Amino acid sequence: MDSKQQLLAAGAALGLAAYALRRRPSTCDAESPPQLKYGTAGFRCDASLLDVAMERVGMLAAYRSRDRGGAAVGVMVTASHNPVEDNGVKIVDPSGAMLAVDWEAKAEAVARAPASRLRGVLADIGSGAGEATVVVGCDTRPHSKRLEALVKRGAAAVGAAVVGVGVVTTPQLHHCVRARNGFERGAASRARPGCIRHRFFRRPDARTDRALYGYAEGLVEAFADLAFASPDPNAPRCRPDATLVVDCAGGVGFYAVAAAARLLRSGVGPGALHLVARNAPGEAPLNDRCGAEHVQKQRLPPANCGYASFGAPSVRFCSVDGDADRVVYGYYDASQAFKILDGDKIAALLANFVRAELVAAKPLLVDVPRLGVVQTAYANGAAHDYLAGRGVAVAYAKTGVKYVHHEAEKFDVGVYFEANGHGTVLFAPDLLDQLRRLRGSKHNRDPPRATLAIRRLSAVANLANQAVGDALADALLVEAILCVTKTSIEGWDAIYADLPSRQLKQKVKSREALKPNANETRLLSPTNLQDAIDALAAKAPNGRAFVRPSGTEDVVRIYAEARTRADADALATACARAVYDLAGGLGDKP
Ligand code: NG1
Ligand code: ZN
Repeated sequence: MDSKQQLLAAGAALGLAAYALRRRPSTCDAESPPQLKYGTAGFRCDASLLDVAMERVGMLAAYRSRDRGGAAVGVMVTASHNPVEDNGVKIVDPSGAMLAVDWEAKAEAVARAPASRLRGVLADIGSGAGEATVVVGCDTRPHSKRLEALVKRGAAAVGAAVVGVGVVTTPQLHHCVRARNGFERGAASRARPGCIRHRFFRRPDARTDRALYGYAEGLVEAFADLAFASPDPNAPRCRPDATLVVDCAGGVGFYAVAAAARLLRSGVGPGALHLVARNAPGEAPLNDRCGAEHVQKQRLPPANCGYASFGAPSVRFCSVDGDADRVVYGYYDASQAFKILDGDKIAALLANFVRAELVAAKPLLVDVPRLGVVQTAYANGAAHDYLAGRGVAVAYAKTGVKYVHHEAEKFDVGVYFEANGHGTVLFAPDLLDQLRRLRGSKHNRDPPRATLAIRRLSAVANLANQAVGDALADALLVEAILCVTKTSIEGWDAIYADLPSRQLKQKVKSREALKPNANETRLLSPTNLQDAIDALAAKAPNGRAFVRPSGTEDVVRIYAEARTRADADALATACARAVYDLAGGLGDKP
């Protein structure tokens, strides 16, 4: 260790000593902190249990930053779609990806350690020497600001430089981390030897003159690039159906949508896309009868988005969730029936577009890139059949973005979406380089359609978040594709008909008692519960059902689909009863 490192390490040790002496609220005794689990999306539970975990996450993020050569690591305080009394925290790696899975156990160890043993637990993780930067943001929950301050305190206590980005969506936080670490928009997160981005260099704030490292500007520029990449340059600028109503779930997404709406108005013109934000914080209670979780799980329209409020059929709206990393679409048809286009249908729209453009770009590409769609067990059976029927490769992953993202990286272009609307389109580094080179070197002899396809594909790569699902980016992607392909929402909806499905949740004494298999489609125990689910699904026409413990809420999730709405509802209720009877159900029996 050189003298600067020794100084940093000594500072961190002092900070830790001060931390051990500090008094805390009695709900969170630092000597016996709650034994939290780093679940599908970090630590998430009732907000009153999180004080110690927040400080410890700040510390761990600093250690992770040191482990990555001082590159900035992110911490987002949010509980996404959970009810407002919950909160949570997730750690973001320097590339903008979720915390590496092998660090989750370290996060648990640090969060669970008695204060008197913390120094030893941290010493097992790293020396505490070296520079570290932690980028911290939070959502709009009433306790988020206080918890965010605890994260900052923890990071500072072990000597990290703390960068607060304030109230942000989850994808904005991921974007800030990437930008600080020198990633360009549209740059792939996958490590590649010799690539400067992956030498973990730190770059000064070249773009801080634009809020949040140019997040909104970059998205709107990429939207315009894609939407106007048409042989008919006038058409998209005066779309007859330019309005998109965005249900912001009463959460932080509102601010991101408002910023994009302003830029679209001033920079692109209202004829291409006119965003109308509804359910701002204060206008609707967070995630309560509004937002993506409500729309997709309850299959009901959001508050303040009834047919009468639009006054006409076919007005598109989309719902984002509490931290705006996912989105589902909806509209009312001519008979005023409410229709949902979920993550599966978004994936199908994107995959169709990308596939057509890859075919068109073929004369200029070295190889034909491999396109694949990644789904989870929650994907509707009809979505799988539609994609497979069109020859699109479909892969499966366990529920949770970190798993689907990883699976999507195996393709040259990987479209991943969970049915709940969490997803994006990933481009392999080689393909991105090729697209960039081809775009920068136009030759007169190049076929015009292939040139157009190259422009469109690189615009998709710029617009689609390369680190994580991003409701705003995805909505702009959908809008640009509907615009260039001149597709109405009914036309998009009609590409296939969903099998009726139903999702329920059931509280139980201990959801840890339910042990799922690797892809979480079956229970390894209790075996009698899995047998009961199998028997119920076998009885329903086209029946499919599974149950698994949620990684974000204290519930067991139940999924059922079948040929008719009545069959799907009955199968889901019967499975929920089986969970209640065989896994220690709490509350009223379903
Ligand atoms: P859990 O609570 O583990 O089912 C939920 C979603 C995931 C993912 C995570 C992260 C469903 C069924 N599950 O996970 O898809 O989005 O939250 O927020 O929607
Ligand atoms: Zn979310």
